[in-house]
Amino acid sequence: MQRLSIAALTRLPAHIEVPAYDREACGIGIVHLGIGAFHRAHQAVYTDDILAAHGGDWAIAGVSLRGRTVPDQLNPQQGLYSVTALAGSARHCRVIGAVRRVIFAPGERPELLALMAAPATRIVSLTVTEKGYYRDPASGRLLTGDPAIAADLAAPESPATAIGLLARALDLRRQAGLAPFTVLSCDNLPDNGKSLRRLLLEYAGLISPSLAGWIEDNVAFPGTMVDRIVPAMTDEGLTSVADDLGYADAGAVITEPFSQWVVEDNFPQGRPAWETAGAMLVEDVAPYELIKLRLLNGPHSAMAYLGYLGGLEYISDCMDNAPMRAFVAALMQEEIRPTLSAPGGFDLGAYIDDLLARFANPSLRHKCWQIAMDGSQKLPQRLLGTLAWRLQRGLPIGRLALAVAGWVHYAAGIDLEGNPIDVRDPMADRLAAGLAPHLDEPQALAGAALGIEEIFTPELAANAAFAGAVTESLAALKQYGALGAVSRLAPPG
Ligand code: CS2
Repeated sequence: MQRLSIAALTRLPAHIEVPAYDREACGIGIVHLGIGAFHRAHQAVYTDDILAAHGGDWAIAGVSLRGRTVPDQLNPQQGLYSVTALAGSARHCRVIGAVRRVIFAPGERPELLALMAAPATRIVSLTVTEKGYYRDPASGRLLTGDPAIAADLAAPESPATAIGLLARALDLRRQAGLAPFTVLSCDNLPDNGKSLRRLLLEYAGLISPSLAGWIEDNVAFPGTMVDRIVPAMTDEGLTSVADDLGYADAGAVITEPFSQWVVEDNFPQGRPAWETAGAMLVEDVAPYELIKLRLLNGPHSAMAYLGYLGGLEYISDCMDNAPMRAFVAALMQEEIRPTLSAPGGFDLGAYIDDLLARFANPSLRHKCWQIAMDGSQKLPQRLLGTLAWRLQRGLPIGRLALAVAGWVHYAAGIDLEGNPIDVRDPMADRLAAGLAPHLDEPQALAGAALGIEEIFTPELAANAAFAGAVTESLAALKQYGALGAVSRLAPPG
């Protein structure tokens, strides 16, 4: 089967939407670090809408920081790929033209830095996942001892990490007397703009205090809340898209119809008019981000660990399991919602109902195992902030503690039947070594887990009510199984 390409655009079936604008007329204005499925189904779609509606020099050069997979998927297709939104039997497919090319950073570093330093580049955005920031999850500080950051610090002119690339490219602009680009984090980090600013300043301070000062004074780091569920692509998904297009699309993504983007409006060098494509440009993104991290990603992680341990493969399976659904709904309504204050016009009750419906989407096939990845980087902003809020007020934390216990057991690398788990986490080895020896003693296991200072703040680690609740939850997991423990905390339906 032929690959999707510019030549194919006029031959696609009529129900497929195609970029109906002059791609060549739109110059590159955005360099995007980490061009995975999420960026392709989210920010690139908003930008494609803008290019179609208004044109402008806002095309995207995507960057793959480590692997050749995405360059090999997209470059032979001139950057074109399709986004298919699925809900039940409804299917909508659209080809996106916003991405012009994909750069393989390890093999094309000088070209990449030149592009980032080019006057036309006004935004450098990122979706590098939590671990791509080399941030200590508990303290928010840069992991200067991590080998990847240490290597960039030792040779800052040839960086490999996102932080190193940003610092080097900004330095090149400074030396050339150019204005900086705006740095736009689109990851699920707490306060993502501010977090990235802090990390970059820490890094720059170690290589050049004057660069750090220049960044501090000149570079904008708007915060964002990004939301669209985009499961990892499967062979089955690729086949279904090829059937639909009549062409093979190696870069295809499958997602849900829902998409939300809230962006802090702070772009001194200009930006695409994303608000005309449905994004919300606001003064303060923090409340939206907190709501999303706590109400969507928190329950996502809870389902990932408890669902996996309970033998449920997909998030939609969790929603089909009555006790699990009731548990998750109560977790959201009773334990998470009271910790949030919604901006004017934002209806938290409706938001929760919509989330439950999105989780239930049977076409998405979003694996618990996929969401379970990198838990050490995700737990604080998803669950621990909520827990700390409730503990300070002496409020019940039973369901949150069970979710944390699910993570502890999962992170030990052995499931409730004694089978090994394929744990993907930058701390996987340490977690297994520290936790697995205590799997038969809930109290020691809870103690070993809460003692991991990269994840648990000293206050949380020292909280007896928290330690007690996690211990009890670990015992319940062993005694009743994951779904049994969940049922005990699910309100009767
Ligand atoms: C998920 C997120 O994989 C995960 O950890 O919780 O990727 C989630 O699907 C997105 O944040 C939804 O916007």
